[in-house]
Amino acid sequence: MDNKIVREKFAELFGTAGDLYFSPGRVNLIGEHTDYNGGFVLPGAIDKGMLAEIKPNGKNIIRAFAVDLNEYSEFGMNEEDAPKESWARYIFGVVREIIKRGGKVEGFDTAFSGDVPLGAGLSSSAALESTFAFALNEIFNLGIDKFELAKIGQATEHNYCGVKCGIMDQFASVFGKEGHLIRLDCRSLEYEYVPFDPKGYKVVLIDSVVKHELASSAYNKRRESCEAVVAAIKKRHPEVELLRDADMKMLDEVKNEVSAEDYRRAEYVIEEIQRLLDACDALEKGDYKTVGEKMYGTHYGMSKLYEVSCEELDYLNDVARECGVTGSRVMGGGFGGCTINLVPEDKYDNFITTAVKGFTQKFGKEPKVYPVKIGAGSRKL
Ligand code: GAF
Repeated sequence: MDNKIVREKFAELFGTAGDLYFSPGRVNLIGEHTDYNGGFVLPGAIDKGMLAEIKPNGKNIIRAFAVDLNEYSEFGMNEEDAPKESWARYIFGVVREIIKRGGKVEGFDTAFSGDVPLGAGLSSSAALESTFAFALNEIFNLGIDKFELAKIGQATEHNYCGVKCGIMDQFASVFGKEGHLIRLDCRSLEYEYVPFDPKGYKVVLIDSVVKHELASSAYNKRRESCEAVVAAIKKRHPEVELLRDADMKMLDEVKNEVSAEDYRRAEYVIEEIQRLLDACDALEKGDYKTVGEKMYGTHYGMSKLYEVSCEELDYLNDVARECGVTGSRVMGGGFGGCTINLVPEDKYDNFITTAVKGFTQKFGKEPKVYPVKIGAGSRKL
C-alpha cells in the first residue's frame, strides 16, 4: 500500500506527522455464516487493508479524513456525537466501545486510506475497525488484549453500523499471520494457525462486482432464522445454545414447528460446520481434492439453502467447475462480492480467461481478479 498519499494528506490537514497503523481484510477458505452460530471458520488475513495515520490532538474531538472518498468529518466522543458519514461511524463506534470498556481515549487526528475493494466481501469494514482499535490501544496505552480488540470491532458493527455479524472478520484482521489460515472456534475463541501453501495450486478471488450491502437486513434476517430454530430445538434439548450444538436429527424433530425457510437455513449451517471440520482434516493430509469438494458443497448450500448467492456468483461457480477448478464458492456474507477458487496451476490461465470473457459477455461488466496472498494481522508500520 502506498503510504505517501496518507502522509501527504495528514501533513496538509494536521501538520506534524503521527504514527501509521495497518490492519488487513480477510479471505475465508471455508466455514461461512458459522461464526455467529458458534461454529468454526478458516479465514486468513490478506495483504490488502486499511492504513491510518493517527496523532492525539489534545482536544476532545476526533478529526478524520477519508482519503479515498475525499471526505472530512469532525465529531465528539459522547454517545450523542455520532457522525452522519457512514465511514466515520466505524471510527466513532470503536472509540465508544473502548470508552464503554473503561478505556481512556483522548481526541485525535487521522487520515486513512485502503486498498481492500469495498463491498467485495473482503471485510474492508473490519479492517477499518481493527486499524483504529489496535492503534488507539497502543497510542493511549490502554492494555487491551487482542481478543478484546476483535470484540470491539464486532461490537462496533452491532451497535453503530446495524450489522449483527460474527467475530470472524475482526479476528482474522487482528490475528492474521503470513502464510497461515486461522482455524477458529468462534464460541471459545480458541484458535490454531494452519500453514497454507497449497503446492501446485493458486488461490484466486473473482469479484462479481455486485456490491453486497450487509446492513440491508438480509444478513441479520439469516441470523434471526438460526436463532428461531435454536429456540425451537431448545424446548426439547435445553443444552442447545447455538446451532453448533444441534444436529440434523434435532433439526428434523422441529421440522413442523419452524418455517420451511428457517429449516433450510439451519440445515445449511449444521452441514457447513461439519464441512469445515472435514476440510480441515483433508487440509492436514494435503488432500486438496476433498477440500475443493467441500468448497463446492458450501457454494451449493449458500446458493440453495441459505440463499445468499446471486446469478453472477452462481455463474462464476459453474464456470469454475467446467474449467476443472478444484474448489470454488461464494465467499463471505454473500449477496454479491467474490468467489474464492482453489485452482490447479495448469488450469489457472484458461480458467481466468474463460471466466472473465464469459462473465463480461453475459452480464455486460467485467469481473475483477485478485490473486490471494495471506498476510499478517494488525500492526504499526
Ligand atoms: C460477514 C460477517 F461479518 C462475518 O461475521 C461472517 O458471518 C460472514 O459474513 C459470513 O461467514 O463477513
